[in-house]
Amino acid sequence: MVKPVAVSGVQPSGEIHIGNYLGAIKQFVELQEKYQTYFFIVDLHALTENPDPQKLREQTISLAALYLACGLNPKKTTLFIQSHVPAHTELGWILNTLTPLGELQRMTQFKDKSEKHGVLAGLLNYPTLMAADILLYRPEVVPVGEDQVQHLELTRTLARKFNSKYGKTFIEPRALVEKDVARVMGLDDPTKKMSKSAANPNNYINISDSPDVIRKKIKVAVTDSGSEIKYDLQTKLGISNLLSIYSVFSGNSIKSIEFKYSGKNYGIFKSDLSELLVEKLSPIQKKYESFLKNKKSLMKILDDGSKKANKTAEKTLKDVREKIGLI
Ligand code: AQP
Repeated sequence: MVKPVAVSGVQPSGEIHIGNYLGAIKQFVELQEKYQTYFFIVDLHALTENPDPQKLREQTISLAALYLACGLNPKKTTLFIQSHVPAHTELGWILNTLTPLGELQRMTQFKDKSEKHGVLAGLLNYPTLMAADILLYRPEVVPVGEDQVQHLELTRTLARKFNSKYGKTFIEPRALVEKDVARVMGLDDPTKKMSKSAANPNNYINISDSPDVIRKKIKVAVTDSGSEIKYDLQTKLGISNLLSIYSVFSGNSIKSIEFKYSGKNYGIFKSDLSELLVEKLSPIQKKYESFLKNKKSLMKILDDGSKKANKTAEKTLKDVREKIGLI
C-alpha cells in the first residue's frame, strides 16, 4: 500500500527550542512510521533574517544533527536542505504570480517580523515559498505549530487556485497541529510564543541547554500571582504554560499533575520540571554531539536526501511547467 505523504521543515535561524521540538520535530518522528515523509532544513527561509553566512552554515549542519538526534531515521524519512532542491524556488516564483499582494500583507508573521527586520520583499514572499516547499511533494498533512496555520491556509488557497485555473495538479494539504503543545509560550512572557529570535535568552529552553542553564531558566520563568499549581488560561498563563510542558514531557495529564502538586508551591513544581527536562533532553544532547562529530556521514545523509527530494519535486514541477505554458 502506498503511504500518504507528510512534509514539513524548520528554519536554521538559531538554536532549536522546546517549542520547535514539541510543536514540530517530535511529531515528525512519530509520523515517519505511518507516512512517507519529507522533512527539511529551510535555509532559504532563514535568509529572510539576513543571517551571518558562517552562522547560517553552522546552524544548518547543527539542525540536521538535531533532527537525527531527535529520532528522524534517514531510512524512513527523506531529510534534506531546502536550497539543494531548486524546484522550491521555481515553484515559489510561479505561485507568486497567482498571489494577491493583500494576502501576503495580512499574514501575522509578516506583520510581526517586519517590525523587527524592516519590510523586506523576501519576508513578504515567505508564505509563497513555503507553499512551494509543501505542494511539490503532494502531501496530505503538514505537521506544524499553530503559528504556521495561517500560512498553510494560504497554501491550500493557492493549490485550489492553481487546480481550478490549470487542472488538478496539487493536493490541498491539511495542517496537523498537536493540540496540547500547539503553542509553547515564552518563559519570560507567556503572552507570546516561545521564539528562537527572542531578544531575551530566558524566553526559551534550547534542546542543547545544559542542566544548569535549564534550571536557571525555569527558576526565573514568569509565573503568576497566587501560589496554586492550576491550569487556567484566564488568570495563570505562566503556570499553565509550564504545566503543558511538564505534561508533554512526562506523558502525564495536566489534571494528574495538578493533583500531584496540590498544596505545594511554585518552587517545588519548577524544580521538578527542571529535572524532568534535564532527564528528557540529555539523551538527545548525547546523540546530537555524536552526529555532529561525524560530519562526513551527516553530509552523506543530506546528499542522499536531496537526490530523492529532487526526483519527486522535479516530477511535480515538470507537470506544472507544461500546464502553465513554459516550453
Ligand atoms: N512556540 C512554539 N510552540 C509550538 N510550535 C512552535 N514552532 C515554532 N515556535 C513554536 C513550530 O516550529 C516549527 C519550525 O519553526 P520555524 O523555525 O520554521 O519558524 P518559526 O515558527 O518562526 O519558529 P521560531 O522559533 O519562532 O523562529 P524564529 O524566531 O526564527 O521566527 C514550525 O512548525 C512552527 O510552527
